[in-house]
Formats: sequence, structure tokens, C-alpha cells
Amino acid sequence: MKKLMLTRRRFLTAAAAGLAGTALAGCDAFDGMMAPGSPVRNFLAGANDLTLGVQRALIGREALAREFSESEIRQGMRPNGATNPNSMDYMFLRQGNFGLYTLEVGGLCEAPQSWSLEELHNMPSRTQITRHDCVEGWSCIAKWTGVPLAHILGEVKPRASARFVVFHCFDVHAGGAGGVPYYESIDMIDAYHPQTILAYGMNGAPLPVENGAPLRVRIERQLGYKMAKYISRIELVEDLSPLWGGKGGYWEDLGYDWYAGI
Ligand SMILES: Nc1nc2c(c(=O)[nH]1)N[C@H]1C(S)=C(S)[C@@H](COP(=O)(O)O)O[C@H]1N2
Ligand SMILES: [Mo]
Repeated sequence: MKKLMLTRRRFLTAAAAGLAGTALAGCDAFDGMMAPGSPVRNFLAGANDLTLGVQRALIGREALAREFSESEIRQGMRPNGATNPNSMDYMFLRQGNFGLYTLEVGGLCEAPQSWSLEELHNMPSRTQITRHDCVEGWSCIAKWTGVPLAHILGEVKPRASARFVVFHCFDVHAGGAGGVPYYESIDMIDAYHPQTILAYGMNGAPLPVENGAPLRVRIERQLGYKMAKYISRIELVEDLSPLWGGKGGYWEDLGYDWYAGI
């Protein structure tokens, strides 16, 4: 407990100095601190609201995650979680190289719409080289290209009541009758963040199936499990409780934090 208190104080001191972003962005620092059983990991896991508050109050809601140079991409992007969904609808789309894929965006918005992959490719794009940190304790640096989610929101015009963006995915996991699909959600601050993109490209090539083809989201200020792959549909909602386990995401329904800020 004493150790935890100390770590907590040090964390808050770093945050107060505006250094938390850089401290947490260091690879070694991150790996050590996020090791299973480490006090920082336990603290981060248990103090969801505090990290959210500290990060937003002291580092700023619009602060960017660190971006890297091409030479810092030293490894392939390690696939994790689902890597080849076997739902009928996904296999059908995959067989046609996603030519028949459409992204449907609806829910609490004035102008629900759907777009083909080609239409998404023709929208404004953003490319960023960032580090993906999985809660399991590994990291990868990769280059991502996609449409800023802010652009999509501009097209569909969210209603004032829309508080969350929900990503529904094609992959179905064990649990419950008929399985549970992967899904995730973020608030409007992360949704409009300039580095939040719907990625269709990775390391200069089309997004591979194992990394979430045809479309996956990048939310660079949060941990890997927030970054839904195999997005089938996006929904704007006011309340997360009616969806599946009610906690806003597949892993959240199993006990992970909804806000996984890093
Ligand atoms: N649809 C879907 N998205 C997902 C997952 C998943 O199993 N299914 N796993 C998550 C986890 S835990 C991580 S670390 C990343 C892995 O992304 P990658 O395969 O590109 O490394 O995807 C996240 N998004
Ligand atoms: Mo992960």
C-alpha cells in the first residue's frame, strides 16, 4: 500500500509537471510500469476516473500522442485478438476483397449514411506513425493511414444528444448464446481528436486481414483494446448501458476499464 501511494504521488507529480505524456510514452518506462502486478498498472487499472481527469486536465484534451519517424518502425505489427473472423458476412466480404463492403454510420445523427471502401479512400486522409500499446505488455510502432473520424462525423451531423461513438465489429467471440461480437466505444472528445482515424492502410499497404481489414479505428491516446478492428458499423448513442454487457466494450464487459488512457 505504501508503495502504491508513493507511485501514485509520483505519477501525479509527473502529470502536474506536464510530463506524464512523455514519461508514459517511453518504451522502457511503459513496459516496466505495465508489467502484470506492477503497482502502476494496478493503480491505473483501479483509478480510471483519476487518470482520465489528470490526463485531460493537465495534458489537455487535444494533446497529440507522440508520432515517430519511418526509421523507428522496427518490427511488423503484431496481430492480436481476432485475426481472421469467420462470421458468414465477413467471409463473404473478404472473398470479394471487400469490394462490397460498406461502412454504415447511424444512430443519433441528422444524416445517417454509408460509404464503400473506395469512397472512404477518396475522403481526406491522415497518416501517422504511432506506438500501439497492448495491455498484455507489448508495443509496436506502425504507420496508419485512414479517414479522420471527425470528417465522418461532419458528414453525418451528430445530434446534441450523441455522447458516444460505438464501433460494431464482424468478429464474434465465445460467450452467451450464439457468441458475443467485439465492440468498442469512445466519447466525443476522443472521436474528434485529430489522431482518431478509421484506418484502411498500414505501413504503406492495404490494412491486412489480421490487423483488422477493411477498416479499424486508431485512438492513439488509449490502449490497444479500444482500437476496434473489422468495423462493420458505427453508431452514435447517448447511453452505453443497453448494448451487450452495458459497459461500452467487449473487454469492458469482462472487467477492463472503459477509459484506457496512456
Ligand atoms: N474487432 C476486434 N478488434 C480488436 C481486437 C479483437 O479481438 N477484435 N483486439 C484488440 C486488442 S486487445 C489489440 S491489442 C488490438 C490488436 O491490433 P493488431 O492485431 O493490429 O495488433 O486490436 C484490438 N481490437
Ligand atoms: Mo490488446
